[in-house]
Amino acid sequence: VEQELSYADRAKLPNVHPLATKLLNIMEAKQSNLCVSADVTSSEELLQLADSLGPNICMLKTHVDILKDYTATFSQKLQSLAEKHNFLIFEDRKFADIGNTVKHQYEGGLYQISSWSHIVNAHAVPGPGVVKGLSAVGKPLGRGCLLIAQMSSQGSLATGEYTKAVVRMSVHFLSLYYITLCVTHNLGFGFTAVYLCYLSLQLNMAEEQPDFVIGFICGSKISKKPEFIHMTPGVQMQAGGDALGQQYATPEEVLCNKGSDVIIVGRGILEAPDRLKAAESYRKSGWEAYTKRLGR
Ligand code: 5BU
Repeated sequence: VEQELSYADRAKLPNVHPLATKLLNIMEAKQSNLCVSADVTSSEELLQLADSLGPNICMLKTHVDILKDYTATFSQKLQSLAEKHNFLIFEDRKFADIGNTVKHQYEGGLYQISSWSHIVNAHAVPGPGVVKGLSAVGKPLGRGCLLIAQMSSQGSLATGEYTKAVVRMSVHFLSLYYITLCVTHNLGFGFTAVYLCYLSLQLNMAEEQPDFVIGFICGSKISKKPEFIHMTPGVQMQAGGDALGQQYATPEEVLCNKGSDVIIVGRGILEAPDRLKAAESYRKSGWEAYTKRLGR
C-alpha cells in the first residue's frame, strides 16, 4: 500500500510552489489545518479575531468588501498579525472576469488586494485568461491562487466535467492557448505535429513549476498531485446547512474521508459563545482527522 505524504513531506517536494511550502510548514508546525473565515463587518473586530485566534490557525480568510470601515492601515495591521502569529491571509475575492479586468481588480481599486493577501481565488469560468491576468500581478510578488473547482452551496453548477476541466486548467492553462491557436489558424498536419511536441514540452514545464495556482477550493481531493492544496468551505461540527443554501460537512468527513487538506470555518466559530474555545476544538478535530487519514 502506497503511503500518503504528510504535510511536511509535501512541503519538501521539488516542484511545490514556495507559498504552498510555507503553508504546509505552518500547518505542520502549528498542527493546524484550520482556516478561519473572518466574516465580520468591522475592521477592529477582524483584527481582534486575527490576534486572538492567530495561534490556532494556518490561514485567515477575509471578504474585505463586507467591511464597513476598510482602510489601508487595516491591511497593514492584518499583515503584522499574520507575521506575529505565523498564518497566511486569503482574500476570498472569487475573481471571474477577463484577464485585463482581474489584473486591475487584484492590484488596484480601493483594496489593493495583491499588496496584502498571500492567496486569492478565482472562478475558472472565463478560461485561462483569468489566471494569466492574476498571475501577471501576483507572481512577481510571490502570491498564489486557488481555483474554485467546486462550491459548498446547494445546486452549485461547479460539478462533474466542469470540476475536471478546472483541474486540467490548473496545470495546462498556458497550453490551452496553443491548442486554440492551432485550431483557429487551421494549421496543417505537419505544423500541428510540431506544435503538439512543443505543447507537451510546455505541459511538462508547467508541471515542473506550478507557478501561480497552488490548489483548489473543493469538497474533496480532486487532484492526485501532492503539490496542490485542497481547501474546503462549508464545515461545521454538525453536518447540515443554513437557510440560504450553504451545506455543511464535519472536519472528520472533509479531512479524513474526502481527503481535503484545509477546512474553512466561519459561523461554526464566529457564532460560538467562546470563539477561541471553538477555534481550538476545530483545530483539534481537524488535526486528529488528518492524522487518522495518514494512519500514523
Ligand atoms: P460559514 O459561516 O462557515 O458558512 O462561511 C463559509 C465561508 O466560506 C463564507 O465566507 C463563504 O463566502 C465562503 N465560501 C463558501 O462557503 N463556499 C464556497 O464554495 C466558497 C466560499 Br468558494
